[in-house]
Amino acid sequence: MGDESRNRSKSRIIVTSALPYANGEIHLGHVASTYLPADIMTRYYRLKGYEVYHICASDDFGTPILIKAEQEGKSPEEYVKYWHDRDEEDFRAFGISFDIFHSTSSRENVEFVQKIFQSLYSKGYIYEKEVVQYYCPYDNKFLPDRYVIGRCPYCNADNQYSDACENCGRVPEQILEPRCAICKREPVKKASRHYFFRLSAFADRLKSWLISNENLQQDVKNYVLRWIEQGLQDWDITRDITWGVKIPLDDAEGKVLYGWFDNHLCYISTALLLARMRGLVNEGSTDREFWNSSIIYHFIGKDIVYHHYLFLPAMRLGDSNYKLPDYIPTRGHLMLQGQKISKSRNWYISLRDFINIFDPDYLRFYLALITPYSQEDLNFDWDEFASRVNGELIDNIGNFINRALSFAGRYGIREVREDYYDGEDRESIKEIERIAYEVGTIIERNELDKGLRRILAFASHFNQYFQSREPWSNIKSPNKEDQGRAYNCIYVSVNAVHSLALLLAPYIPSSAERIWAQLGMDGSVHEQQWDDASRLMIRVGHKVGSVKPLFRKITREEVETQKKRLGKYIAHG
Ligand code: B3M
Ligand code: ZN
Repeated sequence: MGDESRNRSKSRIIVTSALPYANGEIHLGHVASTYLPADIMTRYYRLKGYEVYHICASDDFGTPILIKAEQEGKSPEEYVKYWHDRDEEDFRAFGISFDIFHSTSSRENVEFVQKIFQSLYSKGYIYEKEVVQYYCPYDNKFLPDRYVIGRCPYCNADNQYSDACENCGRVPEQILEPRCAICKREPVKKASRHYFFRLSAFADRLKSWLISNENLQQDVKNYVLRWIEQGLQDWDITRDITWGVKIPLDDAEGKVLYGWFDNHLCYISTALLLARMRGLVNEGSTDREFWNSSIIYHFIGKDIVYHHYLFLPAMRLGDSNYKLPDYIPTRGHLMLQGQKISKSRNWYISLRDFINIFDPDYLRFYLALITPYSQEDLNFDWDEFASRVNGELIDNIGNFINRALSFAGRYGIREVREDYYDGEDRESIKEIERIAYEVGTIIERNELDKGLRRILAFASHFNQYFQSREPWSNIKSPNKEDQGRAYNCIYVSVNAVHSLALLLAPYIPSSAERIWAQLGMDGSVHEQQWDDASRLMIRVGHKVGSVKPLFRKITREEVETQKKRLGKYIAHG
């Protein structure tokens, strides 16, 4: 890669992460599948010199949120504001670098959603139909989703919601002994006019889009195509509640749109808001063009495939103003010590609890390493966490950097004698010269775990190189040539440290910043050029900064304490 590619004008990339519901804290499962991969990708492309924007928002609307707000005696606005701010803080503490963290209940989103509704309605993609629903005559309310509790017809467990039985995991739509969740009295059935989105009309267009988009993961595509073969159902987008985007039609008083109608539109409305805020929309161009001339990534977990591969593209196709996603990187669920994460059983670790105890970069490192680019579930294991961090981050990467920088600090970076280079030196320089391109290509393929493994192999190489050159004995040798070899080794090694700072910047951003400072570099590592990781940027005479151990090892006791806490955690919210 020459300077040409560096200066080439780069495309704009919009990265979105699935929007967290504003009703509880962010936990390890969320970050593994979605926010961390999206953040690594964003940070990488920033270093590559692209214009990249990472967009997210809190997902504020919906029945479960309204119910929780009511239980806490708060207005829904007040309730979601709390979680919005709290989530944003946690993400920041974890090093997730959003360009904007907005909310689905914002004026910008509500107006945008209503505009899209009108557009789909006027084109005949939204129609009205009567449905029969539970209605509580005491509370004068229709009772969607979580407003009805009763006995599960499959397993007989009582106090279950009609949209999910916590005991057996099925959807007991025909719940027995139904009760209103608010007053616990028996509801009646009542007809209500609902709006439906004609998803069925998009089967062919969705199919050809899925087949033609080669950036989508093949395994996900296969099962989405199977769903299309089995026939798509039109989609009830009305809820008879007060908390949601109002349906912009005269006779739709008291009705709002279903949360999955409005939430993914917030990707677009928030990107457009950011563009306006930062003055990114060129004179004479529209914000529509801002979206349409970008490469679009939607990062998600596999539980929301249906929504992102069918509803979302169908709505965009129907409106036909905003382009479909180029990539929908979809990853599996995180298990905890081999078991499913469950808030109700307290089998759960919140992001905040975790980073109050350990360096956030330890978690980023471990999760990035174990999370493949696939639907496969992955497992967080405390012992493995400690052994990976201690063995690979600290013993391999940390150890090499500390040795190389300490040496450079003590003896300086002196004249390089190329005539003293041997095969090992030359191979090491080649390793530096190819690393940026190699890791970059892997990251661009979305194989972030493999990218990190390639960086670990790079660090191992340099550990061995440093060990076998023995600069500590050569430097004291009376023989000029031995001394020269030691200085060559310091020079090559310090340049490898420089490469590592850049390569690690997307994965462990605050540690990379510390490496950068210890290396004695100015500015921030996050403002550098990725391709410089393959250049020998550290020159003879350069002075390194003050060198200290970068990391602290995780102890056995710490791990045991955490293991004992599992299952006893109190989930907040
Ligand atoms: N709020 C969270 C979930 O179902 C949901 C994602 C919305 S993305 C537009 O995991
Ligand atoms: Zn009631």
